[in-house]
Amino acid sequence: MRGKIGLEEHFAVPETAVNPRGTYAEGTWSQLKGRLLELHGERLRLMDRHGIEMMVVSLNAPAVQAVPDPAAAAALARRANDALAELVAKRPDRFQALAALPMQSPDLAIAELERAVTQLGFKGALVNGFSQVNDPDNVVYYDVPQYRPFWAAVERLDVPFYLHPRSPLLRDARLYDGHPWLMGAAWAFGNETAVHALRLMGSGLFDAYPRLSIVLGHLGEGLPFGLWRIDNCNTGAEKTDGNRAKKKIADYFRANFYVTTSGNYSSLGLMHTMLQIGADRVMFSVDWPFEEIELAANWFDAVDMSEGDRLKIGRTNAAQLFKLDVS
Ligand code: GRE
Ligand code: ZN
Repeated sequence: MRGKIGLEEHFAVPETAVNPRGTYAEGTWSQLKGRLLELHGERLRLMDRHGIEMMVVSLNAPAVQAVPDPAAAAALARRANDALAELVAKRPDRFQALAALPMQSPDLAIAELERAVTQLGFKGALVNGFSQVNDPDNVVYYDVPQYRPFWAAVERLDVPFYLHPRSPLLRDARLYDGHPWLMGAAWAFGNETAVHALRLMGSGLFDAYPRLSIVLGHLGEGLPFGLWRIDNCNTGAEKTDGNRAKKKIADYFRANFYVTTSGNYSSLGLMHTMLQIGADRVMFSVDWPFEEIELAANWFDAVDMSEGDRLKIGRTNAAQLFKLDVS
């Protein structure tokens, strides 16, 4: 399929281009780093070759979320967003952008989101999970009350919020002790991000701000498979401990969430996700450069579905949700 749009496609500025906890071997990281730092060379050639018309680009992870000092986090987000705006301006027909945000401070996050959307023309925000705030050991999730003004601003600006993974702090990762292969994208990313999304839903956030649109990668971080059981365990007053939501979790997932195919090119997984939330809420993505454009595109172009659904998932859902200027 020509004209595909990718939504979880990363870049880095030199200061965020760091090998996450030394996850990658030197040679692999050196290639990833080169790919993160550029938009207009190899990346654009691969997009051309595999039918990707546009990437909506975001900063790599965890980047801003791992800078505990709020002022330093805000300064980094501004530098990264300004750098991305310049790169995108060279080929706005092929690249658009999502903002990095200093979530360490709701006020600073609101200011940067507003600046990115209204002055830089960014199409939304992408945030890498929880933020470390003030102390590197202090982690904050965005379901707590002090973030309500931030969510009000997201709703008012009418832009999607992409909740992207990061790994838990080692302190909080004892269940992975001795199994570092489970950290990162293989498992810990999805677990971390799914729980964060459930915290948002269970906090009643979407009762207060019903027009919010949250995007999850990796076919929804496992949530489409868990919806029935989550809601089954939350029926009956005695089981609703701490769940402040008015509706079922599946109701919010189908009303306020979108998922992308980033890094999860499973045909059965995609079918299940489409049946759970509908083809209007699923969108193509690669997760470049952590995954290969060729693999993602060849899979998506051939996966068994109607051509109407392929067009929606590959292109038109993204164009609509992110208000992209494509014909
Ligand atoms: C991602 O963005 O999905 C990602 C990282 C780091 C390692 C692997 C990965 O940010 O998929
Ligand atoms: Zn990613």
